Amino acid sequence: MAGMTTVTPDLDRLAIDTIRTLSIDGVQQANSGHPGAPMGAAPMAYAVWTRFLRHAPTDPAWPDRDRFVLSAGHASMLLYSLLHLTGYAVSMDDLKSFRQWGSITPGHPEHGLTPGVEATTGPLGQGLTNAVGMAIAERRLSAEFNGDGADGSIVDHWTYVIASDGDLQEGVASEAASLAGHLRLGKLVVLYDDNLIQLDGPTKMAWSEDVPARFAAYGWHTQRVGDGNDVAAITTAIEAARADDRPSLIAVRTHIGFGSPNKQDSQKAHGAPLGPDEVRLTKEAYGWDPDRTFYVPADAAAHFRAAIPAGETLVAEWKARLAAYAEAEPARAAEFQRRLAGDLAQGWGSDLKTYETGSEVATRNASQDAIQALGPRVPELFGGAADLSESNLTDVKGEPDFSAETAGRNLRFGVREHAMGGIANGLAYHGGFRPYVATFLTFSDYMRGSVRLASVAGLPVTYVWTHDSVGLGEDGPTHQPVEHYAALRAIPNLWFVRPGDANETAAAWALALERRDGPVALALTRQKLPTLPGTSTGARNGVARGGYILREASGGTPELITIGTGSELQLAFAAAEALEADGIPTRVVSLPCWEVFDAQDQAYRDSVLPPSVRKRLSVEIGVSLGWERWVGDEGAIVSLDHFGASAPAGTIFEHFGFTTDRVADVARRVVRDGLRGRIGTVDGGHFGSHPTLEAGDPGVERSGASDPGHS
Ligand SMILES: Cc1ncc(C[n+]2csc(CCOP(=O)(O)OP(=O)(O)O)c2C)c(N)n1
Ligand SMILES: [Mg+2]
Repeated sequence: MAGMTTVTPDLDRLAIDTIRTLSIDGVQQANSGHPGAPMGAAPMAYAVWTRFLRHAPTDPAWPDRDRFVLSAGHASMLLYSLLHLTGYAVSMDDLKSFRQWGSITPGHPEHGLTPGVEATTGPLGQGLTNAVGMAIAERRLSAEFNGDGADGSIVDHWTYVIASDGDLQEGVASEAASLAGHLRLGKLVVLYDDNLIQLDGPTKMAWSEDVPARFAAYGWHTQRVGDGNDVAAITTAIEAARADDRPSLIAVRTHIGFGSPNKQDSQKAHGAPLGPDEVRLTKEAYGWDPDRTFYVPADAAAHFRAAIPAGETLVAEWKARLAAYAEAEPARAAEFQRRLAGDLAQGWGSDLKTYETGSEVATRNASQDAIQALGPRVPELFGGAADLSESNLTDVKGEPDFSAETAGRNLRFGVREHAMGGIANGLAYHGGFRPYVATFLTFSDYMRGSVRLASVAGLPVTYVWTHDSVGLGEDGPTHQPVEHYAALRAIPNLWFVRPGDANETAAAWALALERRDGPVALALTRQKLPTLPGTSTGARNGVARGGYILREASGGTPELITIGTGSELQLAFAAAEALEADGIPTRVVSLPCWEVFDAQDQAYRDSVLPPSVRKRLSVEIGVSLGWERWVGDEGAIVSLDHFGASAPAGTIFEHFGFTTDRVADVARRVVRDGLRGRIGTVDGGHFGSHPTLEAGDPGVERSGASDPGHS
C-alpha cells in the first residue's frame, strides 16, 4: 500500500537508492558479501514491499501476513535493508554488524534469528521451493478454516519470492515449480532477477533456455518486464500476476551492480564488496553524497515507515474478523488458534496402537497404523510421498488428495524428492501444520539439501523413510541403504530413529510429534519384524529417551551388553538369550535414536550403558562408522561396510552373517576371546567381503533357520 506521503517517481527512486546504498554500505563495512543483486533487484523488492506486501513490522508473526521469501539468499542485505526501513526490530547497528559474530544479520538469512525472515535461504533453489510449501499451506489452511463463519477470510495471504538465475538453474526449484504449476498455486508470485550474470560470469556460459517459456510449460502465468528500474511496469505486472489463477513468474530484466560505473553487468559485483573507491563512484552516480554511509534520507524513512501503522491496521482488522469468527464458531476458532500455536490437541496420541509380543509387523506397516491413529486427532499432520505412497504407506486413508481442485490432505509429490523436502520445510515455516514426507531411505540422498536446512532452521518435519536396509531384498544395492544411517546421524539437530519393532515405531511417531525444534527421521522396514518382549510396556518411554534397557541380564549385572537398532534389535535380543542359556548374564539395549540418547543426562546414559561393562556388541546392518562410541574399545561391531546385493532378504541376511547363530557366536567370542572391533560380513556377495575381521573368523556356523523375522 502507498504510504501517507504522495509517492512520486522521485520518492520511489530515493527509496530504492536507500535500499541500494544500505546494501552497498553493509557489504563494504563487513568487507564481505554480495552487493550486486540488491542493487539490481531493489526496485522490484521496493514495489512488492511498499505496494503489495501486507505485513506488520511490529507484529512479524501475524499469522495472516503475506510471506516474502528471498530465495537468492546471498542478496541478504536487500532483505535486511527492507526489514530495517519498514520498521522491524532490525536496527541500523544490526545493519552495521552485517556478517559479524553474534549479529542478527548473518551472511545468509536465517529464520528464527532475524524478525521478518520467513525462511533460511542461501542454498539456491530452496527458498522458491519453501515458498511453494507456504502457498500449499495457505490454500489448505484457508480451506480448513475459512468458510461459513463470519466473513470467511481469516486465512487469505500471498507468497512473494525474489529468485535469481542460480535459483532457477537448480533442479530443486524446477521440481517445485513443476508441482506448483500442476497444483495451480495462484497466490504465489515469483519475481525473477533476470540479470544475465552469475558467479562465474554471464549466464550464457551454461544456460540458454527461455525461462518464462519453461515456466509456461509448467503451467505458470509468465510475464517479462524489460526495465528492472521501471517500478510502474513492475507494479502493473504484479497486478496482472495476482489477477491470474496460476502461479506467476515475472522475469524482470535487471542489471547486477546497477549504478556502479565499473562493476555493473559484471560478476565482479556479485560476491565481493565494491571497494571504497567504487562505492564513492556509485553513490555519485545515484546523485548521493559519497561521504555519507548508512544514510537514510528523512523522506525515504517516512515513506518506508508507513508500513508500521498500515500493518497495525491490518492486524487490528484481522483480529476483528477473528473475533467475529470466534463468536460465530467458537470451537472452530479455538482449533484455529491451537493449530497456529503449534500445540497438540488433548489426547492426540491415544489411538496409537500397542502390539502384542510375537506379532509380526513390518515397521512401515506400524507407521501406517500410527498415521491412521493420529490422522483424526492431529489434523495438522499433513504430508505424502514422492510417488511411493504404496510402499511408504503414508496416506491418511479416506482423505482426499491435495490437488488443483481440492485442498485435501494427502500430498502427491511425484518423483521429486528434493522439492518434497523443501516444500515440507515451507509448510513448517508457514505454521499450522506438522508436515511429513516419504520415500525410500536410500533416496534420502536426493533430498538431503532440504533435510539439512530443516535441521539448520529447526523445523519439525517428519521423514518417513522406508525400505531401510538390505532387508528390502531383491531391488539390490542401488536401493539398499548402507551408509545412510551414519550419513544422517552426521547431520546436527536431525534425530534419526530406527525403531526395532512395531511398538517402537508407534513410540517413534510420538517422539516425532512431541519434538517442535527440529526434524525427526523414521527409518522403517519393508520386511516383517517380530514384536519383542518388553516393547509393549517399555518402548514409549524408552524411545523417548533414545535408548533403553530392553532386557535385563539375569542377576542384574551384565557381563555383556548387546545393542541393536531396527531389524537387528531382534538379533541382539536372540543373541542375549543364547548367551544367557550359556550362563553369561547379558543385557539388551535398544538404541533407536543416538541423538536423543546422547542428550540424556550422564546418570541415565550410564544406567543403560554402565562404564564398568566394557564387553559390548552392536548389531546394525549399516556401516560401522560411529558405533565405536557406543561399544568402546572392548566391544565388537557387527556391521555392513560394503554395498548389498540383489536377492531375497533372508538370503542376504544369511550371507552377510546377520543371523541369530552367528551374532550369538560373535557375542560369545567377545566375552570369551576378547574379540573386538569391526566384524566383517561372512560373504560379501558380488562386491566381495570386506577384510576387516580383527581376530579371525568369528564363526560361520549358520543355518537356514537362523533368520527369524526376515521373510
Ligand atoms: C546450491 C548452491 N550452489 C552454489 C551456491 C554458491 N552461489 C551463490 S550465488 C551463486 C550464483 C549466483 O548467480 P545468480 O543466482 O544469478 O545471482 P547473482 O550473481 O545474479 O546475484 C552461486 C553459485 C549456492 N549459494 N547454492
Ligand atoms: Mg544473476
